Amino acid sequence: MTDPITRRQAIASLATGAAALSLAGCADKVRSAPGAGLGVLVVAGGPLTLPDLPYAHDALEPFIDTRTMEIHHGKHHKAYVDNANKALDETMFKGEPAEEILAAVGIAKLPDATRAAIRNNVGGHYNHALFWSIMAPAGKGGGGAPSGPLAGAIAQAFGSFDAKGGFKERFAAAGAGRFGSGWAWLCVTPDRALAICSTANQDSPLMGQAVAGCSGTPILGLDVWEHAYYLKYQNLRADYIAAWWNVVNWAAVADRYAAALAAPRR
Ligand code: MN3
Repeated sequence: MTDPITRRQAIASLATGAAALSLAGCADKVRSAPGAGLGVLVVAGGPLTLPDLPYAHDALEPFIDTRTMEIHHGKHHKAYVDNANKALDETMFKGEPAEEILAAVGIAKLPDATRAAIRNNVGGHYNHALFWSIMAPAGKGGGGAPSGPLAGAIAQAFGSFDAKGGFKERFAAAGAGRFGSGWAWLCVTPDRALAICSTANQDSPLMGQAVAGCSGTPILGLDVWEHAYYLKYQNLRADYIAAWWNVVNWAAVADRYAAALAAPRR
């Protein structure tokens, strides 16, 4: 077996200067950082847990069907959680927040034997927890357009929210263009700009340099694995994406945007 670095070394190498000293010296600080209240962090020291959906399984009908939500959350996401905990069991990352573990993927410091399982399953857990949190029933928090600072930032970065060539078209293209399984993301980049990108499988923008061309803090994510839409839309991924806009919870995305801007730079 290779000699994995200690957890403290892993955390220290995520950042430089005073920030590194702060992170290495006080893990609790990491857990209480801005964004920690958004429902994707684990309880310190405990296993990763499957979060409850913030709405009923049928709440996203007719855009996302009940059966898909039941299987997606109760079977797929649960399997990521269970397999992540198995893979983490013998490692120094057991009990750590998902964000910290995913950042460690980016610096290639996970144990060889469980690196792929941790990458896939902790990534799968984090991505799905985010996904549930940024949706809401259509007309009851879901759909419409962003407002406030997020709306301004989207207009500045992409020209417009929904005009031709603007944000929605580019984000949909990122999801439609992902070959095979993966995700489309709206991220806050390390220099605090907005960017659209896509990852394969269960990779996360939080993995940093491990994911070419898609690095940052994700604030909006769209699951384009077939398991997310096949029962209702079969092969018509573009139709699923077009319908999905009706259930995007822009207030939740705006909260994630504000938290990402306020978080310490890594
Ligand atoms: Mn999925």
